[in-house]
Amino acid sequence: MTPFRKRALAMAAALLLACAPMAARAQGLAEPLRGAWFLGDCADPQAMLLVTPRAAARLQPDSSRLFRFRAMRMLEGWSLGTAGGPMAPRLLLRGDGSRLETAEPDPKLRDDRLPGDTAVESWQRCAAPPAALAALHGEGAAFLAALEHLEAGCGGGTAESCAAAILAQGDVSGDRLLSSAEIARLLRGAAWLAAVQEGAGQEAMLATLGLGGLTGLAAARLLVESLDYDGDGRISAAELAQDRTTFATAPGTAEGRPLRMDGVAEGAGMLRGLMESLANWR
Ligand SMILES: [Ca+2]
Repeated sequence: MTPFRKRALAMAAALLLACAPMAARAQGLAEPLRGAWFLGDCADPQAMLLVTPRAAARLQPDSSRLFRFRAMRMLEGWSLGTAGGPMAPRLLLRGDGSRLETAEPDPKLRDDRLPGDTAVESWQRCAAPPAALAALHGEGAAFLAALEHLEAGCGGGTAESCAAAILAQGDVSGDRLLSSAEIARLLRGAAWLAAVQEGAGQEAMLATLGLGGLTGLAAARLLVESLDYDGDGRISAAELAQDRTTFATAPGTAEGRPLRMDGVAEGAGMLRGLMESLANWR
């Protein structure tokens, strides 16, 4: 298997993992905690933290870390997010919109003893973060937020509502159609997410996104060709939903009202279809 294929498969796995049914649909982190935060000098920050309603991505020159929260609750003035996975890593957050404090407790520390003596980090907003950081992580940040909308759109509905959610998140130009450039952007976002999930540092991420950008665009063009039934060069929500029977993993969704879980599986299946096209390309 070529390195690219491996990466593409990892990407698909990350996306599927990300779309797995949530154990508990959390309320999400409060508005003032969300957005981009920086550690240290704004001109040359030591780390950046991207916070969405249900995720946090920590990005450093030498490594990265992704929390996708499955459960969230308040604890002594902190928001406590617990991520999925065997280690179920936790992150404590509190702030007022202009400052953010976070603490990552030791896995052995029980919830009822939090925060204990866990080290607290202090983050700030930066009006003008370094352009290189924005260039490297901008699309990824957008994809991280888009994914939550996809989960919401695909979680309770039909293939059509899921397709509409994909379209709403992918359509940059506002013509309610997905062009190959717009699909390539989604694929680059997925590549970014997979890299963060693997803990990639800045250099590894640059390499991944560089390759993903080139091959992703070629894959996106093929994808448009394969789904563009009316031949207008773009994909509509109807064209996207057209293939749900090919990609769907949940049986029995053609009739009646699918269960919420089925909707999630179907949504993941549709996205997996996008990813599989990429993985099978060349
Ligand atoms: Ca468009």
